[in-house]
Amino acid sequence: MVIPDNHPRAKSLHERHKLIEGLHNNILTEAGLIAHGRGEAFDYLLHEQTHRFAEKAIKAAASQLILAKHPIISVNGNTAILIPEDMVRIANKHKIPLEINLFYRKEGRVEAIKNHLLTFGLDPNLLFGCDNSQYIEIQEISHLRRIVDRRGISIADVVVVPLEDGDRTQGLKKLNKKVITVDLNPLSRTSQTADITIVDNITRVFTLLEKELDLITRDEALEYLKKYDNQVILQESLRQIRQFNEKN
Ligand code: PTJ
Repeated sequence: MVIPDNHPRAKSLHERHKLIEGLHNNILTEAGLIAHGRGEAFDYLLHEQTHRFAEKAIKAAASQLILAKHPIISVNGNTAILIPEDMVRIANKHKIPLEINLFYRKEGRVEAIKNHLLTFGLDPNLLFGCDNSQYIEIQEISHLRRIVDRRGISIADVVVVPLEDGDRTQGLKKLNKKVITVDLNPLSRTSQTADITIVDNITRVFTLLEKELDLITRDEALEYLKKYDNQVILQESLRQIRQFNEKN
């Protein structure tokens, strides 16, 4: 289907079509479309912009990643479709591996996501979660996301879990890992329990994260994290949503 460039929702429509194509290619799961719709609704409430509270959280995320011994970015179907180039650039440049970790482990999906990421030039040594012999189970997580790679999430000290469902964050935190999430819904369980919550659209976040990673030094990162308070960030995002709605 052709979407005219001057359509007021052209960007959003293009994204939807990419996701539908991803569903046909076994990369996205059906529930991923529903999750995207929920995200779109929150993005409307935020006027589809990156706010100051998100920028502060992105800087905290870059700080945490730069200081990490074993950082990792968890990839699901939605992120593989929406931001493959951004994730691959960050992985290759900053040596932060990507791990495919799925809630819906349908036959052939891991392989489809792997091949998709490799077409964007990902260094194969920086891709985990697709070799059965490396799988290990995390007891703190009850659903299929408990299957992780022993070279990746298993040993990671900092885990980025964008567009996340349910209780994985709590499970990872029980294992003393720092958790960074990107979630447009500041009220979700993941947003509320992560160490760093970036309340913004994933399609806007990773280019900003990359800039911060390029700039920040270890000393600055340590100083910045001393002052960072995720609860304040979450409150600021909720206040912003309320303010927009009061005006309208
Ligand atoms: O690919 P799989 O099998 O691992 O499954 C992935 C999905 C996304 C289906 C699964 O993780 C899921 O069901 O997620 P939820 O519970 O719907 O949560 C997703 C969260 O991400 C919701 O709070 C949405 O508001 C939020 N979200 C959706 N789209 C975006 C987003 N946040 C940031 N940017 C988006 N584009």
